[in-house]
Amino acid sequence: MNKKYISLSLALVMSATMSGQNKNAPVNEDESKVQAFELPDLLTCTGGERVETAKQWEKKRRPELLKLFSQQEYGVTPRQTGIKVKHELVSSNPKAMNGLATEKQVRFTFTGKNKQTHQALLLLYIPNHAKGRVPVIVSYNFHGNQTTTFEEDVLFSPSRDLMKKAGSDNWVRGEQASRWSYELALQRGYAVATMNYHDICPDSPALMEHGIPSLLPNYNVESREANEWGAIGIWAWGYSRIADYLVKEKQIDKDCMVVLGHSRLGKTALWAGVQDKRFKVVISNDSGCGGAALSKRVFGENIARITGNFPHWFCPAFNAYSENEASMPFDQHELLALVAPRHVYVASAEDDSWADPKGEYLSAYYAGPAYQLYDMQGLPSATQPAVHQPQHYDVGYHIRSGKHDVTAYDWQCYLDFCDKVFQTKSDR
Ligand code: GTR
Repeated sequence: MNKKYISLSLALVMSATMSGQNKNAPVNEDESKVQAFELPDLLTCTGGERVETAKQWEKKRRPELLKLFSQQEYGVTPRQTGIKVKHELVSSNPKAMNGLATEKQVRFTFTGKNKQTHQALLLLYIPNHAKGRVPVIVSYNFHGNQTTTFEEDVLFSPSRDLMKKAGSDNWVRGEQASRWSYELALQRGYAVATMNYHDICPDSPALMEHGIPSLLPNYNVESREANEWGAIGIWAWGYSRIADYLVKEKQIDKDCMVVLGHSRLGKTALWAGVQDKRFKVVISNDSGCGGAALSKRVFGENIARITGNFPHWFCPAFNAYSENEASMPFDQHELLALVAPRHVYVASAEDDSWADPKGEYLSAYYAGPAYQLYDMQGLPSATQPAVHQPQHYDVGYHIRSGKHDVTAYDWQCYLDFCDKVFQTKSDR
């Protein structure tokens, strides 16, 4: 190898590392190799002041942490996007799921200040047997509404044409149905609302301009300011737009809205739930790095890898912590704590070491002191429970056997937890 080539590759590696885009950074999945680390104290303000009361938390520490996560990780959600949203009922089927539910499909048309428009499709199931208003679980899907069920009349999400790779079996009707326990949720009196996340913002830097970013004047993911939002921020914003619609649905109990997400969408659910207090239960399913898992354990996926593989997810400032988690002035337990006094639930899967199940648990555990300020109960022990031993306090946690996925077991645990939170009325 000649000298010129060596120095060129060195320069490339250095610039990639400096901008946080090191796809090849080493990964540790061996617990014995986790280095000692120090977590920032949840209840100590940046200036050293100690938080003793819920009032101090709300006035000082919570806003301070929210700002850190906005400016350093997910990017700042604009106060005003200038985007207007119109809802149109495209179809309504009162006898869906063998009569169990009413199915509604609602087209969202977003119009930007630049007069550009963009569309997304919501699928909503409401249980027929329920009297009165019902709680609702809001959750994005990966490959289109039509993949979440075999019901024939579910329309293909508009993003299919843009995102489906030729020859792939993804996006086929029912393909992800095992991840959606609609019948269980409906029988237990819950409505479920889903939308394809690509409908809000395609999950690829090159395609983002086909989503909400096309309505944002001057937004360019490649040349963003350090603190400008990325895809996770935009998806989280989309969750709030779904909530805007649901609070106007007559049969939905607007005080019982749950946001649930898996993996990258678990990271999104957390960020949405932190910012939008209308979500009373916030559920992260296997969300891992940049979601529930503690970054400072540097176990499984790490910041260098995630920012290298998905440069559009976070804000550019997050890249500074690539291969440098020890320098972070915050960690993910503080994100979970921002949900208090509402409820946060973290779930892990035993074979999902990429998402660091132990780091997910510890993060939920270390969010506890924020709940104690409200006389609520976090997770009682720093020791992770065994598989299939759900912990349902004011913070929830379970780990199940198996791989990175969403299963009927996960849904059952979430419904049990939500029942407890909402103290289900007997008529549901
Ligand atoms: C992986 C990524 C994870 C997780 C996952 C998913 O490739 O490394 O952070 O988000 O994708 O969303 O399925």
